[in-house]
Amino acid sequence: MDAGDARRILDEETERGRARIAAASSLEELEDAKVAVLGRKAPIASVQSSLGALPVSDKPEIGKLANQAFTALREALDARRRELETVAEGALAQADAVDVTLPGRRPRPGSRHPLTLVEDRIVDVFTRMGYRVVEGPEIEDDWHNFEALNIPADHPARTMKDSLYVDVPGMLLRTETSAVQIRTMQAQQPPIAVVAPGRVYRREAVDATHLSVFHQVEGLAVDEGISFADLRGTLEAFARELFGERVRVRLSPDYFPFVEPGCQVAVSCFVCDGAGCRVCGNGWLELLGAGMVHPKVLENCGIDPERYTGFAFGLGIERVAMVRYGIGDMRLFVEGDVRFLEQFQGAA
Ligand code: 2NL
Repeated sequence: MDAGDARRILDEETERGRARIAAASSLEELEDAKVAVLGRKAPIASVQSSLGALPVSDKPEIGKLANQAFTALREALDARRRELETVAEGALAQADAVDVTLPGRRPRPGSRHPLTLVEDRIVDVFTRMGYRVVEGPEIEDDWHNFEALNIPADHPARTMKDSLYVDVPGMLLRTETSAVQIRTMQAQQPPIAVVAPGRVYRREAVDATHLSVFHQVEGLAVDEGISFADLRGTLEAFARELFGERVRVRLSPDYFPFVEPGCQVAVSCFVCDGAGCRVCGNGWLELLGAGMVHPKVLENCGIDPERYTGFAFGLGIERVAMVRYGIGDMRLFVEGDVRFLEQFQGAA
């Protein structure tokens, strides 16, 4: 190679290289072009390696031309890379673009569960009468769940048939929320006025009227001079708040080990006003159990039954919700079917 060859190669290869770089349409193609144009096997590189063999008088000129060719091509590469990077960023931005003119996705509003609606309503009536809300553990010990409530060891409620036991001796899933009131009486002397809402557990075969997990509100009032008349008046006030001014309350004798006397509480049907209909059958809705707290129960909790008396009541939230909303199958409360639940949007 003489100086003329070198000038020609540098000229031609600079032009070819520029064309190749300009033709690259992606960053990957540009990387290939860089190897072809400036790599060790590129024709321009052969000029540089032949430089040593040229006459001394030609070396400075050819060396300078070779450097200019390299610089020109490097600049062309950098310029094209910046162009292609801008294009790539633009494409990414386009893929990520949000069309702010599209209509939004409307969120489906949730609603409170019918059992929550009923529980809140019941609790609200009692808190307005001065009752305090108390809560307690769902895993209870034998004493708080049974013994303190005057439920003897041979009572059917104590056997495996009705209760769900956990793998710790003497512990079970609470069968009613009474244990919370027992704990309240142990913790403080009268006057006491509390409601205990919560989840309770029974060993049941699940069907339209039985669940093994359900909900209760129990209430308890203990003070000097509390009478059965106070129980009746309280339950009448409660029934009127829940079902309207016209509702009547009927008490009939019943037995619970933790009260004496005990009674079953029915309210006149809010649909037919007591005449008898599809909701109630005979005009009455049996909603609660109640009674005067058994002296032994007071004594078990460290309250003097000679000085104090009290009344207590318990009701099933599922039962009240079924009556109130005309629900025929308890399983609907736990199945989570949106078609059922969305019917309570805006309900009270
Ligand atoms: C029912 C019956 C009732 C009570 C619950 C109670 C609680 C204490 C002391 C005395 Cl700490 N009694 N609770 C009393 C009578 C009936 O519930 O059929 N509930 C659905």
